[in-house]
Amino acid sequence: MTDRYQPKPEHKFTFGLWTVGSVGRDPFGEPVRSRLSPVELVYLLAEVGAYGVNFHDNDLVPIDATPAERDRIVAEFKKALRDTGLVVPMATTNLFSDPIFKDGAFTSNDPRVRAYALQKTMRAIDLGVELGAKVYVFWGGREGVETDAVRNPVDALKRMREALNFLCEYVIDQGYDLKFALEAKPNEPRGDIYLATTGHMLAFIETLDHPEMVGVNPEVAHEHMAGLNFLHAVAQAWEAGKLFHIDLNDQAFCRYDQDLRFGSHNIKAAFFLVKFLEDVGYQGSRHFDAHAYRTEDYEGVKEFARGCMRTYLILKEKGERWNADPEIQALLAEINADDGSTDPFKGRYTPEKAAALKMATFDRVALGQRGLAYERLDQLTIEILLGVR
Ligand code: GCO
Ligand code: MN
Ligand code: MN
Repeated sequence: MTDRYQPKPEHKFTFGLWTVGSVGRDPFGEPVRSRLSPVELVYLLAEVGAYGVNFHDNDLVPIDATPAERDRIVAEFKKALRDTGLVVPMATTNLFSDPIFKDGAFTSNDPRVRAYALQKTMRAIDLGVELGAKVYVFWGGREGVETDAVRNPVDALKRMREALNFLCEYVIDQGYDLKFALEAKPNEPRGDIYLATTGHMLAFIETLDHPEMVGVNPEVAHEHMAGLNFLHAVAQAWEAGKLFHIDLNDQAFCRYDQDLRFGSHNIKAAFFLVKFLEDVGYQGSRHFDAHAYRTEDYEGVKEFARGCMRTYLILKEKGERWNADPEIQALLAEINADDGSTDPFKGRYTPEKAAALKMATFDRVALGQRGLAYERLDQLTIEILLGVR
């Protein structure tokens, strides 16, 4: 029997080494799983049916590795990729774990820390490109504060801009085929992180020297931590031509950073997200940036990874069902009906249109009294999700 929800390369499901490789440490407890090597994690991801694997520089090469160690590790990793067929669509830099980054990397007050962060990122870009990455993610986990006494936030923005401009030029100079994707998060690990949401990032990108090279990597959990509608952030990024990557997971609103299995918490939000990505024809990776529960062993980690992909594919099928549902389509047609009476006022402004519109009459009371049947539409959505339609 063929499984309709079997992941295939065309679905572009990817995981970070740090996701399935999480040993389950949290602020209150020690690791619960033994560490697997990057090569072992590649085989684990291949076993569950992933298409690709992404990494931070130090997920693969330890921060204090010698050049010879680096070359050996990279060679072993490349062999595992060849053996399994997995690809590396995205790479990133760890600018948050080492104590040197305790007060930020690109936004640190110490110019030596800022210079080291640039050096580390250039080397990590070289590593990512060597392994095939086409997207490079910037998540500034430590780029923030516990107290605004330490830095003017305007200086933080200027430093961030300077760093990204420098690195864009570096990529151009090397002739790399690489785009940047900025990932916002409102807090954790810092009390407040600069450029807190995808919307902040989209505005900031337009101030860079090479805005065409830079897009966003929105993450479900990060917008939910801020109490925001993730789909709306994704839609704005898409409409701006900036949806270069996406981090899928799940998260209860306004809680600590949970990184739950995709679709495990807010199933309706996950449904409209998947439907959106599929309907618009998003071509990038579907990257799961999540962790298995701390209760799990590696069988549970595989279950977690399979679950992320399976739920995505189930929701994709539900979206197709929603699009094909005659009652839903009839309701949508009614909602969007247009009797043509406002045609003379549509489109770009002209003085004539404005004058005509100012003179037009509307039956305000009748328009206000009209029932919109959104209750029915939403109930039909729920019935599709609950499997009775
Ligand atoms: C987090 C972030 C990270 C980034 C990763 C890639 O909340 O810790 O989501 O997992 O996505 O560092 O840049
Ligand atoms: Mn996250
Ligand atoms: Mn992320």
